[in-house]
Amino acid sequence: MAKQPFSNLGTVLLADELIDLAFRRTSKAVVAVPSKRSPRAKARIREEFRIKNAGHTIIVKLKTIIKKFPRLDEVHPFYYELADVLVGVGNLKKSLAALKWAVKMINGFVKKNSRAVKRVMTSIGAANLRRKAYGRMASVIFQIEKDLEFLKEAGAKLRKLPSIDPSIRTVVVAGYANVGKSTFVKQISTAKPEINSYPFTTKGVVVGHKKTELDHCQIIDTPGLLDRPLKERNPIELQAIIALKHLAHVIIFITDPSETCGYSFKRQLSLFREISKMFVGIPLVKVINKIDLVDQASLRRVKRDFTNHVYEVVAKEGKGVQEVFEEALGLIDVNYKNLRKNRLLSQDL
Ligand SMILES: Nc1nc2c(ncn2[C@@H]2O[C@H](COP(=O)(O)OP(=O)(O)O)[C@@H](O)[C@H]2O)c(=O)[nH]1
Ligand SMILES: [Mg+2]
Repeated sequence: MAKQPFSNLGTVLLADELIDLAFRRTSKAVVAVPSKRSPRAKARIREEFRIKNAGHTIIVKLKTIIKKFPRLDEVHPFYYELADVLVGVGNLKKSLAALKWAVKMINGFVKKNSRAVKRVMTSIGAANLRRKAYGRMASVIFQIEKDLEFLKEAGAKLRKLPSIDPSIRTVVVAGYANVGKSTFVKQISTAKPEINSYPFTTKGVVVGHKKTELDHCQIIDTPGLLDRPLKERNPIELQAIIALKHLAHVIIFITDPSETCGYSFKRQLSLFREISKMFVGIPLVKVINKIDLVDQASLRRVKRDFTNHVYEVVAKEGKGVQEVFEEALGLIDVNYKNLRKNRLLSQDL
């Protein structure tokens, strides 16, 4: 399965840890100094080594943090939006830029001071210069203290984003709790659906997989997200929900006319209307599930209320499930298929 773009983020050392590591490691390092040289020459060699070693230790650590972050402008909109909800993309950019600045500054100190130390006249002078260089480096690190703290916390949150491949055909399943979404996803999926964490819901999104003639397809169940009125959500939750529009190529909306789910059919319809407004442009497939539990008259009534074309399903028994899925695949934008075909073709070249 494709990894999410933030799964490789490394550990971020805080300012104190970074300074401690650089200076402590350097003070422990054994410097090869030719025995025949004068004390002053030995001091120059030793202090030059220390300046370079401490500086490079810091630079390597900072560069690793920067490198493990994906280029934010290349991150898929789904993940970009989630990262924005979770930590703020602007903050990320600002802190990464601060780290780059620190790398540049420390690089400058290393170059300047390791040159200068070659010209000092005394052993004490060499040691003093090295101390001064350490001070400058530490000061730079303290200036990015807040950025390191932020990146550490942000990394912990971003690493937990779900691993969903946004590049393959994606069917999102919506509807109130207990209408039969999980049952439906299980019926469709070839393998056991995977559970992924998702910001702002403790339930996790469920990703089912299905091989089709064209390519692989994923079916996503989003408990806690698309299962209650949007007006009950705070702005942050809403953004976490809206991010799904970058993922969904089609939405299957499941209803339960038996109302054994605990919600009236009227409320279910009202959620349907909200979702079709929020995900405007994304095709919707309407499903009436649990028809084994309702009589013909009630079924006729709910079909009339739901208007247009609806699918009648008994998800528990797998009845009508395949038809719904085929309809969903058929509705996925023709553009998407073309895009995919072109990509496959260009891979062949
Ligand atoms: N009678 C009947 N029960 C169903 C059907 N589909 C699902 N259920 C039951 O409805 C309950 C909720 O189903 P679930 O898939 O967990 O709903 P979700 O909360 O939307 O994921 C479970 O007890 C299912 O067995 C169906 O077609 N007929
Ligand atoms: Mg469920």
